[in-house]
Amino acid sequence: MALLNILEFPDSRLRTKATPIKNVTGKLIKLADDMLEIMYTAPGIGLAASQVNVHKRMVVVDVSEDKNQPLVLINPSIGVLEGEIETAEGCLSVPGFYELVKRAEYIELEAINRDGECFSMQARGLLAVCIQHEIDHLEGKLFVDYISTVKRQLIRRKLVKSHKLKA
Ligand code: QAP
Ligand code: CO
Repeated sequence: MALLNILEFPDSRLRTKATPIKNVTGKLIKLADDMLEIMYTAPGIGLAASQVNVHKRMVVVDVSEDKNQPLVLINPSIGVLEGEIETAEGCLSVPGFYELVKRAEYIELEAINRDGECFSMQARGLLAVCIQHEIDHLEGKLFVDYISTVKRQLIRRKLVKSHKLKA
């Protein structure tokens, strides 16, 4: 079982901008596999390294029904954004809260995979939304940044309270 702590909003470390990855080392591959394990266990459909306090540009996603299409994206870069879709988003770093967010419905991106190879891909619908959400984490951005201040503050208060109860 991968033992990695997930940072929760409003932890300021979630606001760190992640740096590009130069080499896909064994250590990094191990991190990708640990992140996938955490995501599947949660269960979730996406996780960014930022959420486990590693501020490097890597995310994992799997929006498939059978949870058998893991995607590891290293240094992901979106070149094309088209259309609009509104989705109720959640986040492992904002547990228990879901809010509607508008994003591009179709994207084209380039990234490096788990084997260290460059590739291009297209995504639409939930996969496109999830990739945009995860790349936001690498910029220190959270889905709650897109909702009203009133809603965000309410979520912040409730989470801070739950963190105090846990401590
Ligand atoms: C991002 O988020 C996402 O609150 C991935 O108690 C989510 O996997 C993009 C999760 C939805 C688009 C739509 C959230 C697990 C998982 C929770 C997740 C929770 C347990 C969130
Ligand atoms: Co998230």
